[in-house]
Amino acid sequence: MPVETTETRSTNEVYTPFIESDANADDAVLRARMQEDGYLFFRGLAPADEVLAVRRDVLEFCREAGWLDPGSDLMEAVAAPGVGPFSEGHPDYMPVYRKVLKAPRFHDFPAHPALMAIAAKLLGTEPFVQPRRIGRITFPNHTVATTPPHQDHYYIRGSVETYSCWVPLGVCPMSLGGLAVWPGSRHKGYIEHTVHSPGAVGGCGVPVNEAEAVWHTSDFGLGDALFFHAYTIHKALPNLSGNRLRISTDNRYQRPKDDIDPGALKPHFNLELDN
Ligand SMILES: O=C(O)CCC(=O)C(=O)O
Repeated sequence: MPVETTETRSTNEVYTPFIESDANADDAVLRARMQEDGYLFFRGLAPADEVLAVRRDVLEFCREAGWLDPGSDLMEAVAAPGVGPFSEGHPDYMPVYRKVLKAPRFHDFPAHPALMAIAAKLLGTEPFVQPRRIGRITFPNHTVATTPPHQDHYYIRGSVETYSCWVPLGVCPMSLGGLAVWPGSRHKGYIEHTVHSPGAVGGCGVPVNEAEAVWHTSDFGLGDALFFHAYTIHKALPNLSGNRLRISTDNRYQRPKDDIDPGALKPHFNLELDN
């Protein structure tokens, strides 16, 4: 298990706001933009009340684990002073994460009709949402565990025409550590993941020349959703909120008959969810 420290990453990169897409646009328009930029960003795609219901479920598990400041409102996700930071793989993190993956509303969220409709437009058929649901609970100032630049194909394999969708479960200003994408980077093709990092997605990333890279990101509002292609280079921003947990979910959509890695059919981390 990686040793967890709280070193600070460079935050000197320049960020350009996402190009926003219209969920009601024609399939051809959305596909063309995805082909060109490798991502689509939608404001308010998922209903706010449903996002908040999932957020509440996740935060209740965090509260039970003693991760939240008992003097603050649950939905503010204020971290308890002196607790953590924990991240994926840590023995204190995984029992909480297991409860998240078992929560019905969390599990159902990626199959929401609003998200499925975008995936259907991109794929040209009824989408299959991969059973491996993923959630992230990111502690403040734990910058060593910030997700490094990577392409999802390294982790998900299967069909290259698989689309990821990242949704913060709550408002996520840049200071809380949203996701950033490098537009057009899908055209680089697949890049070997040779950079080792304890970042939240599993420890490997791609080398990035920051002088060449262009990053698009924005403050995420409630229900905002970011779809991107399996070759799109993306990364998280560090959670520099000071004291808030960042809660998010990311899920993958593909055609039912396309290749799938067997791992995508199992729970994340192969967690045992039966009992
Ligand atoms: O939320 C994160 O930090 C990582 C998410 C991610 O890399 C993804 O959705 O592919």
